[in-house]
Amino acid sequence: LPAGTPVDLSNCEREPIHVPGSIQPRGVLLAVSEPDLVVVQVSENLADLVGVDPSDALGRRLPEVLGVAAAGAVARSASAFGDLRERNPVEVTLDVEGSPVPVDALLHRAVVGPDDGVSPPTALLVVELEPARGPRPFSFPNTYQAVRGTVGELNRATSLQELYDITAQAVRELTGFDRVMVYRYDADYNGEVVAEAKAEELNSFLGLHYPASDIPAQARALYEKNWIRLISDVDYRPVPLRPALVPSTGQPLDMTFSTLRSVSPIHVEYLQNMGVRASMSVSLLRDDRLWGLIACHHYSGPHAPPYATRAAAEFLGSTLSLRLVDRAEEGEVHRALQVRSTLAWLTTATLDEDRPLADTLLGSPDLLDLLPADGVAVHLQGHRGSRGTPLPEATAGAIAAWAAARHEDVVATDSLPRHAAELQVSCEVACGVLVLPLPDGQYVLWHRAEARRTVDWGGDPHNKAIAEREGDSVRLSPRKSFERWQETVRDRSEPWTAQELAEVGELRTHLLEALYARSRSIVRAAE
Ligand code: BLA
Repeated sequence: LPAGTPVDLSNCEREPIHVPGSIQPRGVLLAVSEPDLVVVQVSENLADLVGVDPSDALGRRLPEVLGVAAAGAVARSASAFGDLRERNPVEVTLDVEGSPVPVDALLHRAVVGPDDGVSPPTALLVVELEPARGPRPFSFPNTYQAVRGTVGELNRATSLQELYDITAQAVRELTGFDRVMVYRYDADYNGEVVAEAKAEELNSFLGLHYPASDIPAQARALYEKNWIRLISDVDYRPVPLRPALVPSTGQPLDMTFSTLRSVSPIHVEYLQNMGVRASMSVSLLRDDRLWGLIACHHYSGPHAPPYATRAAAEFLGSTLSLRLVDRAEEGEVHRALQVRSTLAWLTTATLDEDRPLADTLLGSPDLLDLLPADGVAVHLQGHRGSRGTPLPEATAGAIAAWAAARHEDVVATDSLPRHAAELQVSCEVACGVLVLPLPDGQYVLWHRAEARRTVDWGGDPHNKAIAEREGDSVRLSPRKSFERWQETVRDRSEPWTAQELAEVGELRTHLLEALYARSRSIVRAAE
């Protein structure tokens, strides 16, 4: 979107937040070409920290702008082997009009094309400087000890909730934010606050849900690449880069990995509506995908923990993610083994051609051991049978016919009322169904009852965005109320998981083989 385009309902997810062309004023930014270290872009506030005007810096070499010692430290770090960002912060002392000014230099490279897959991509070295806060040299032992203690606790934790709680508490102690939350996504990227450490006087957000649109898709994609961000003062004035575009490309600088990146004005308004003065969030990833965030708020004023403290919080976030994956995988492996043995038993048993298939599948173990559901109904080789909550035969037949008409191997829905209202099936019995349609009207059908639950939202999610008319255009602004808002979810069962669908797909293959084998023996017997 061209600069100045109002963000509205149609383009919210398209707001290009990685190229804002400006920074937050807690530091300054210089983009330099390599290897000559010539400054090609700077933030307009350069003089605030470095004491040199932007017009005097552009086109000059870094040593002339930052001084020989500081530029040397930056250049050494930039030329060392490996990932540049892992060596941040580089501790540098500037000489500003004769006085030493300690700063944290945060380095990364931004690709500036051509990114055509043919020519090698070129990059600019981006140097961001933040005034050093806290003790210098940075008190590594203290932070290391705090982090090591927490990692030990995480390793000893025995439940997910404990993992979340330890992390929230530790990040709060480390960073000093008024409130630290572990925010976990569901499959649709709606989020829930699953742990919270907060100043006593604050009301609790624990258990509140927030809709997916509060953190749109492009922001989530950016947070999968760059794992931490700080808005140290929500009431800041963005500082533009000069010149606005990278001279060699005519494109804006890609600020995906920039520490000072100016954030979306819509999000700033959201935080202001929430009464938040400073916000930080750390990505929580599983297999490179975002599963949640550690979200931090400060209310009384700006808050800017030093870079090294933020990096320690980021480290705790990735430790939490690893521990969580371990635990989840333990559970999944255990369940998968059980399912495999049930599946093996059932398919072996189907080889006994003297026993009707329906009896075999509803014997012991049965199809409910394979897949948790309230009931299962089968119609195979003229035999009908069921286990668990019974489903009237006509109802089962109607659902199976509906499923067969979809011409898929496995048909699943967690809401018949939404997806097949015409069947008029009572949600008390079968709200969600998983059907294996088989030849000649035969079927296997699992059903789950409605899982009615109440969800506490942080504000009305259906009214989450308020459209406001501004002249000719409609501008989107985030909702203004974050009061607890209760919703009762009806007409839905527990969802069928991808894992369950895959396992049932395997069963189907075996069943088709068994049915085929039996039809051949009948033919042979007749000959
Ligand atoms: C970003 N939204 C975010 C971020 C969070 C939230 C944590 C990451 C940036 C940060 O660290 O502050 C949301 N913050 C929350 C939630 C809680 C919280 C849910 O503390 C709960 C306690 N937001 C809207 C609407 C739009 C929107 C309607 O409400 C879009 C039209 C956009 N949110 C939006 C954008 C970003 C964002 C664009 C990215 C900000 C950036 O990184 O530039």
